[in-house]
Amino acid sequence: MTDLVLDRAGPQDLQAHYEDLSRYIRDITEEEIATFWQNGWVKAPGFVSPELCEQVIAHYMSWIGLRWKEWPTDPADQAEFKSKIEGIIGNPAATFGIRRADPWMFNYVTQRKFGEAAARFLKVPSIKPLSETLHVKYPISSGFGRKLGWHQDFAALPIDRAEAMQTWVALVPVTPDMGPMTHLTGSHREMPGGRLSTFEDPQEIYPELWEKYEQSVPTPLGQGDAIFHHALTWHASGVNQTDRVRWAMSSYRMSGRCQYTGGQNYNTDGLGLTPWKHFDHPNYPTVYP
Ligand SMILES: O=C(O)CCC(=O)C(=O)O
Repeated sequence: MTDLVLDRAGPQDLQAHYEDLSRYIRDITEEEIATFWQNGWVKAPGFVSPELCEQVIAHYMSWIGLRWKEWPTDPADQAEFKSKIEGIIGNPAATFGIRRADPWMFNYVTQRKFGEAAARFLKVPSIKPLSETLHVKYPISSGFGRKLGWHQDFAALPIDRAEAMQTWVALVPVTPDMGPMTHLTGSHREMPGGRLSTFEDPQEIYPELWEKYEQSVPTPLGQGDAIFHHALTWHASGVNQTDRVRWAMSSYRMSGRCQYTGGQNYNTDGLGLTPWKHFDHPNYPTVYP
């Protein structure tokens, strides 16, 4: 695979510079689609190749100016590592901005093969990419380990219908003690639970969900294994108990017939999208069919 260095300024030149990476991305199976609808989530081993994962990490590191892939030992280096990662976590515009800043990443997230997988999972005719997010979990020894509470993604997305799904890729091997995601299996059949504040505990507000659905038990993930979940599936992730950095990237893909609600979202704010119209903007190309 060539490491694309493109001279284009933005997504408008997608067609001209598109590099097909499909040989590094596998097809999903009918069985995985059936499991997705039965459980609201499915694990797809070896969905993308380890080489592609390494490139994704390298592009994130270069974008944020991070010099270490693993947690450094020197306290000054640790402080720099944290400030780089917190810089993107604390600056949502940056958190979600890599596709606009890095043409390689734009090419990666607009891969037709990813769009095809999303269209087959969602059973919709066309797909657009909505967002990407880097999920770095610090090792416990850093003192900055944190868990991510239970939520559905739909409430945070500015789309008028839940025709959307997350592709979460383990960019490095992730063992169950590294804080992988856990899901309430089958919970995608429930209503949207709202955009909960940090003071609202969904297990107190909707205790019946935890009575009705089983919490999945994380299993080891290889580099490039993916977990797909529906936008209404409840999920969370734990603390990384190891001394390795847990690198993962999630991307949202939506049906081309989703309409923009106008809801505040750093992915879409300021782009001139019209509420209650389709995502008609170069940043949201139709990547499938
Ligand atoms: O990567 C993680 O730990 C969790 C990701 C997640 O929950 C999300 O992207 O909605």
